[in-house]
Amino acid sequence: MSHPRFPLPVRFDARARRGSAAVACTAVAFATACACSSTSSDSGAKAAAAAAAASASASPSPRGSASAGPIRITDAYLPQPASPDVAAVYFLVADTSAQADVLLSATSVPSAQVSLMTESTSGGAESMTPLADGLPIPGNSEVALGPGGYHVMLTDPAVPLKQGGTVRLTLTFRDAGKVQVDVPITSLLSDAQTGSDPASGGSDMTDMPGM
Ligand SMILES: [Cu+2]
Repeated sequence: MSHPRFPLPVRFDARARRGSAAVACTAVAFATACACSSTSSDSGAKAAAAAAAASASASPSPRGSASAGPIRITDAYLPQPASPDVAAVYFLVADTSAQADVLLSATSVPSAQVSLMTESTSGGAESMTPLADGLPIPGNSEVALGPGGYHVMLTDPAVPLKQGGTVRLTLTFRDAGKVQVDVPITSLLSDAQTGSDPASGGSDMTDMPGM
């Protein structure tokens, strides 16, 4: 299943467990629209967003990209969350060197509690688990973060995240160090998107986003 668009039979207690994104990060996902970003986006973020939009002009959906050393981040986006409390960032991370690396952590602007998570389904129940040891990126390979799988979870963002805005994500890799990527906030995930998304080349995000 994709990252849930509807309340699931699991608890979402972000307020009660504010200190624990691992637990809070469960369901909710995409329900109501919120307001955002124009207030927080400085000119730099806007310029970056414009640049990202320009570089992705062939695609109707903006995507963010960045690189540091052998690490390449592409196809970064954040579907506008339905709940203002929690959002997920998806992207592809490629290691163009033979040496493996590890995505250890991330921070965001606007600030939020940021966690590396994986989502899985067993026995019909979805669950999310924090990647306590980070996300390994094997050498000469690409790892996809997408609905239903790995994602970067933003909990309790300082401002609501709204389509058209940008989240500046700083990813910290064990070897490559920090990679800053401006992530466009796109529309709510639709059923079409979770199946085949014409805006991203018909990719099934559960399999190989953007490939
Ligand atoms: Cu999550």
